[in-house]
Amino acid sequence: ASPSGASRSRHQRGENSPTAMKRFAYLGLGSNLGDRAAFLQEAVAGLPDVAGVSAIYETAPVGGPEQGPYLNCVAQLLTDLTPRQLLQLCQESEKAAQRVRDERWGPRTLDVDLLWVDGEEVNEPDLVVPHPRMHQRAFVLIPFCDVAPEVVASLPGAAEVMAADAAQVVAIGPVNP
Ligand code: X6L
Ligand code: MG
Ligand code: MG
Repeated sequence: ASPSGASRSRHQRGENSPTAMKRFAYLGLGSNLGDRAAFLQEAVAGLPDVAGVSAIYETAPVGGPEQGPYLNCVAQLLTDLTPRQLLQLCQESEKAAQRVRDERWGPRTLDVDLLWVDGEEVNEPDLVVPHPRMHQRAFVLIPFCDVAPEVVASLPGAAEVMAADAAQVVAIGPVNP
């Protein structure tokens, strides 16, 4: 045991086991510029620890300027990366797709958002997990249901949002045909 309040060792925390810290994390991906499906496919192929991926959905644009329809999907990772490391992964993935940031909520080659990490809550200025608005967006929730229906069912109001906007979120095929 740990006498008199001594810290537990890395071994006692389970950090020497390659699997002990792994949990599921979910990323939401979107594209509405260029070869949209190729941006999603290449992004998913470049992610580590992928355990599952939703279908690709064509979705009506929500918010921002007038813009073309999106393709959206959700990737499931089984990972020991921290939320902060996962955010960096999202940003690197967008950079690899030559994302240019100009107009807020404008069209983009690739958007990758950290949606959820099992057992984790983060509230920092640049990183909030679970994603604070995902439960309002059918273009996130419907693909999310493909890979984690139990997580979606736990989000207040998600079923109503999905039912209201189902016609604007249409499955078009798998990420990897
Ligand atoms: C009022 C005000 C109502 C703002 C909605 C919703 C703003 C979503 C931004 C909003 C509002 C967003 C995607 C998208 C965007 C995407 C589809 C955003 C950020 N990203 N539409 N719009 N898929 N279908 O990935 O999510 S811009
Ligand atoms: Mg987004
Ligand atoms: Mg984003």
